Amino acid sequence: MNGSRSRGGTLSPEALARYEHDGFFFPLDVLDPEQVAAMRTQLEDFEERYESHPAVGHGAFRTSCHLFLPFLDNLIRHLAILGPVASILGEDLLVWGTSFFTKEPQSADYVAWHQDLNYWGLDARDEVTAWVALSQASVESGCMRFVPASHIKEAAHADRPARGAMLSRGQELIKAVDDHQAVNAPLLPGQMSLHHGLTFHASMPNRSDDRRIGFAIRYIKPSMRQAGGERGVATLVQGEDRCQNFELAPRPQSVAAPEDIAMWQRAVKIQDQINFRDMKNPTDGEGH
Ligand SMILES: O=C(O)CCC(=O)C(=O)O
Repeated sequence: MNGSRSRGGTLSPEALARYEHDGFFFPLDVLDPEQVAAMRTQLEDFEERYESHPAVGHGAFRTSCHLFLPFLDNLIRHLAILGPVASILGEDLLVWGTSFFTKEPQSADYVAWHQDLNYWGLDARDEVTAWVALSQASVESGCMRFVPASHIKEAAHADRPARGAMLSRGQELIKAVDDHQAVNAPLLPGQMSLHHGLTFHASMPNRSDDRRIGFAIRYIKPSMRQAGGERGVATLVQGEDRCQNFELAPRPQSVAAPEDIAMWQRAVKIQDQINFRDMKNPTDGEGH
């Protein structure tokens, strides 16, 4: 952490140079222990209360639930996240989507090596993911892993759905990644990593006795467009949207309010259409 941020919460020049060279940077502090414990409690209360809700129950909430959960709407606007992200993308910031990657204790769930931007139908590369740990992300619990300097160009992927594969299509880089190149990115609860949308990344199963909960926030420049003519839904979290390439979502007012759920359903439907656009047998995955 030392020296990674300069005053005002932006990334220091050294940290920015590291990010630009490697395609990722960690760790950065976002929430203190009390704040992250409070956030986890709110999340787990919601999970329990809404488990069998017809729209958001059974894990369906995991994609872009910042659109109907005010405590997550607050998190995507947290200055300790926006400062570093703005150092990379500039002052005007949209959130294109969010995803929970939750691995239950001792679960075999894993994320295969992949690049994000391959699947999201965006017309440029001005995207950064802030991956916020809401529990301990250690090597044992299956923290994120990155391949340095892999964000330079797009690589070919295949759909290989498998038991435990967490990505919606089971997408995976075709060319095997040399494990020796991988850098583990352990995070304490309340810390985040940043990664570029083309950085190769993956994660292993959770061999710990706690849940591994990661909340991935996808920030883009407003100049990005949804290729293929769709006008997706995004959230303006800082600065101005001079491009109007996306329908801007309002801030959610209360947990799972019907009008916010309607907006969320529209956003997720468009993202699913994009994610699964050229897939032969789409499943109802989570759109990661
Ligand atoms: O949480 C993980 O293990 C993977 C997350 C991921 O693939 C992403 O944030 O793009």
